[in-house]
Amino acid sequence: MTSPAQDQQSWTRSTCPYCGVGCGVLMRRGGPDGLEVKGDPDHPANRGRLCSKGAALAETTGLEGRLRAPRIHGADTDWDSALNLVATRFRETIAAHGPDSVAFYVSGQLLTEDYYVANKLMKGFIGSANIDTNSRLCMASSVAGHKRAFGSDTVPGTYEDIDEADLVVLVGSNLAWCHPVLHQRLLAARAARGTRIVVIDPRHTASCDTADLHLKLRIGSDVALFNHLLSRIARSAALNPDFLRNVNGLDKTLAAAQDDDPDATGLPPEEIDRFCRMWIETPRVVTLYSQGVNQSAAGADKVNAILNCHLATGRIGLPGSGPFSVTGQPNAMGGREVGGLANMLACHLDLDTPDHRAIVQDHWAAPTLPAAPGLKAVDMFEAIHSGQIKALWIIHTNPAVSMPDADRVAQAITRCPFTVVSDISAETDTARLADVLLPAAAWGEKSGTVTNSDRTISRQRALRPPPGSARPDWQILCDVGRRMGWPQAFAYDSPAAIFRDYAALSGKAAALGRDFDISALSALDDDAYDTLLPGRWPRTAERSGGRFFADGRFYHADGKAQMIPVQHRPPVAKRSPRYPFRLNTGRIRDQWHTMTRTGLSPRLSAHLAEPYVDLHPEDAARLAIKPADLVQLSSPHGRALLRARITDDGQPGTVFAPIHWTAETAPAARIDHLVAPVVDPVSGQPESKASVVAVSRFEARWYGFAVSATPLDRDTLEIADYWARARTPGGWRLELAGRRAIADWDATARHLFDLPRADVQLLSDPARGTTRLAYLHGGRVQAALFVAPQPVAVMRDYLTGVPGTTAPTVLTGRAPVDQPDPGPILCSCFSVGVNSILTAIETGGLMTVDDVGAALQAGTNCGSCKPEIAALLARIQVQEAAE
Ligand SMILES: Nc1nc2c(c(=O)[nH]1)N[C@H]1C(S)=C(S)[C@@H](COP(=O)(O)OP(=O)(O)OC[C@H]3O[C@@H](n4cnc5c(=O)[nH]c(N)nc54)[C@H](O)[C@@H]3O)O[C@H]1N2
Ligand SMILES: Nc1nc2c(c(=O)[nH]1)N[C@H]1C(S)=C(S)[C@@H](COP(=O)(O)OP(=O)(O)OC[C@H]3O[C@@H](n4cnc5c(=O)[nH]c(N)nc54)[C@H](O)[C@@H]3O)O[C@H]1N2
Ligand code: SF4
Ligand SMILES: [Mo]
Repeated sequence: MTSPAQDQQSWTRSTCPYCGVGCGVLMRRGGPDGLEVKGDPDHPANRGRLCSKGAALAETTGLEGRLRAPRIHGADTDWDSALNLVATRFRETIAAHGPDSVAFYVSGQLLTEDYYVANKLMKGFIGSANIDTNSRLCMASSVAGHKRAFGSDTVPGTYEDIDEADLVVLVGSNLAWCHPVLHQRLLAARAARGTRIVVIDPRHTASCDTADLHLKLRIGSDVALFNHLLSRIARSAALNPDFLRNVNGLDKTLAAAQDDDPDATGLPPEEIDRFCRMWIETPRVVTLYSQGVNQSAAGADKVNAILNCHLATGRIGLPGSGPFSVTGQPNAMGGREVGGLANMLACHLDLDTPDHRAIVQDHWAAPTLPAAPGLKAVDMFEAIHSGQIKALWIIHTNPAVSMPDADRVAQAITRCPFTVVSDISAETDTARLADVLLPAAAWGEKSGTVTNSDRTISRQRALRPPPGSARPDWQILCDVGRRMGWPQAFAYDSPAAIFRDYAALSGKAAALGRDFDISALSALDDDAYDTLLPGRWPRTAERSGGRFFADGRFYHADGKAQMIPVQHRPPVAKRSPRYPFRLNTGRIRDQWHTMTRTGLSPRLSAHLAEPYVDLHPEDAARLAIKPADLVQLSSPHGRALLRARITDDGQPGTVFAPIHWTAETAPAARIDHLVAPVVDPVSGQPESKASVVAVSRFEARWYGFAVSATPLDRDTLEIADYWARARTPGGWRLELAGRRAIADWDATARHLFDLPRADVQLLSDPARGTTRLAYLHGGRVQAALFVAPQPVAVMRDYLTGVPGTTAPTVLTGRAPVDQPDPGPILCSCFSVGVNSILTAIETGGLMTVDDVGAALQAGTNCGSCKPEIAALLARIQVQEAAE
């Protein structure tokens, strides 16, 4: 037995690699997955809490699917060969076509140290600003809005503001699923002080289940709503003339706001009125926003419409009061600080300001610095497509899935004469297109820092060595920089050395009057860097952390803030008789983006195992689409097949689909193939949530559902027009559908499962057109397939547990009577299904989420499913009231 003191010592502190909440974790080697992870009780972001994704980290960071050696055109090679090829091809391309003929496309998931050297290599040494990042798809509108209003990209507030607010307005944020630990902080504050919550979202989400008011506005109409709020503020006692002495632009902004019509939101006037009164009457108000705001062709305007209201009232940088842009990726904020976007320089310095350029060039001893911004993501891939960019390095992101018009992006990468991809996974949609594939060290294997949504810089630490010859991203970048001819500039031998250099530059930037200053950390020795505790910037000799702007001092040349006149502009793509639906897109609770990591976890895959589209009942009735039918979405850019869910969460004429599925998991369900590459003219951020599509029922000849103990090969799945696979505790589950008739299901299934000699049980009903097959070895089920002419009705959650067991009645497709079907998993920590919860509520007379927790443990670990349990309780209570 270890004593509590020993137990404490054996844990290494790190930071969760998923969302921008930036939760602290404790990890150590051991346990069934080779790694144990729990929340760090001392981290200020989460105080020990983790969400379902954080709690499942051990399952998602294993070695399955890892890239272990560099590859050139698919063949393993050594580092020298790969690095020399990369350096040579980049050098040759630059020599022949100039520095702007090459580009880097990087990620808000890189560590600050990785990001700093990538930016230094491209901007300082290659001499081009063609480095952009997936943060262009994520935070660019917030960056642009902040800069227009404040003169700098500064997040004024802190997480404590959420604890201390009286009103929290979530705009285009599904906080309950996308920033779950922050959402739990909000719910704790609500329990403690009665914080009211308003959600502004065109659809009902899990975040609405605990809200006082949900404004289901029209997609893209946020500016009209906040302009109306501003007009009302101007007529109220909330207008703050004292604070407005520090703000320019009130009159023009107000005139523009008053010209706008709140009817554009489609909301009933009494709801708008209630919202405005709540906002105006509550000084402690936090307006928290995310991708429903940023991912819009009016994204920067939406941000400024929100900031205008906070500036007019002086409700900024005060405890419990201020605008709050929450970041998506773990180091989205750090990437902005190091100047990872094509139009920025390190330490919040500007590329187009000569004395800013001079400081950076001097600090880096760089031969050059570009004066003009580089290409932003969408334009960058277009320039690759047209042949203007001839060498590309993609690091830590999967643009063949996540960029708008993703097919064209994949085509651009294929056409690019030389593409390098650094990833941890061997098989991703982007990695498959690489000329050179470089194996990166993953989370838990590499060290550095990240900055979360509230400016807290935390360490990620290495606990184990990378597999094979994988290396940390900063090291690969430095290796290439040295081989390209800059040995001194890329001589860093550790993340600590990079961090010191960066912190020193921030001191010089601050001397020019910039906000980002961590100069107090520039003299950290390696030990101090190793033990660095989480801390919010600025970190200077005089100041540590805190809020910005309550003192009325901003970063424009005159020290004032700027209100920006904005007016409602509807989404760019117009609905038409051909494309009558608006396509909204977003995230689900338990998957992270393109699923290269969360998709490895059976627990996380159980919550929503298949890609889907939410359709409004009125539209479904008109199109004769029934629940579980397959639906085809088509846009001017592409086509997708998804499972129909019929729900009034959204609005008639709109559909919603999650973004996560790829050629690895469900090739027909890749959403960004449909999304138009339309961008915000100010920020360059794509309008990822407002494309137009046509919707129709997909007429499949047959549908299938399968479970298997062994992996299912992608190539063998080509028999189906639609397939989606997901991990289960004992193997895989698979949904299938096809148009081509299949004559011999036994032969097909044996090929699919790679079980040429297994025993078979077969049940076929020619009248109904159904076939059921189970394959066994030594009496244990290896795989089973259920085929029908309509969507297959079997107990999926029972069947996923069958492979590896004897399950004598598997072909019935249902659980034996003494073994109830748990239903779709809601609580992924304790694998508790919807049916189990509903039964417990009904038979046990449970009334509250806590009652359900006491009875079944559901919701008692990470708590991410609490809003959904609350929704089940509400459903039953409504049903009972109606009876
Ligand atoms: N589980 C999970 N969590 C994640 C991630 C993940 O992949 N999975 N990714 C992380 C990342 S990188 C990011 S950026 C964040 C994103 O976090 P969020 O922005 O909260 O997530 P989304 O689901 O993309 O979109 C939020 C909401 O915007 C709404 N919306 C669409 N159009 C409009 C509009 O015009 N106005 C308004 N007001 N709302 C609109 C959508 O209906 C959706 O519910 O999540 C982070 N956290
Ligand atoms: N329609 C639509 N499209 C969207 C969005 C939307 O809401 N709607 N959201 C957008 C947003 S906000 C975002 S942030 C993007 C996210 O989109 P992406 O960034 O493309 O998605 P990820 O799956 O996070 O890709 C990360 C990649 O890095 C790899 N990786 C993991 N760890 C490491 C490492 O340590 N080093 C290296 N080199 N590689 C590693 C992973 O295997 C994976 O391939 O999607 C955007 N696209
Ligand atoms: S909320 Fe969840 S995903 Fe986000 S940092 Fe915390 S544990 Fe990780
Ligand atoms: Mo993001």
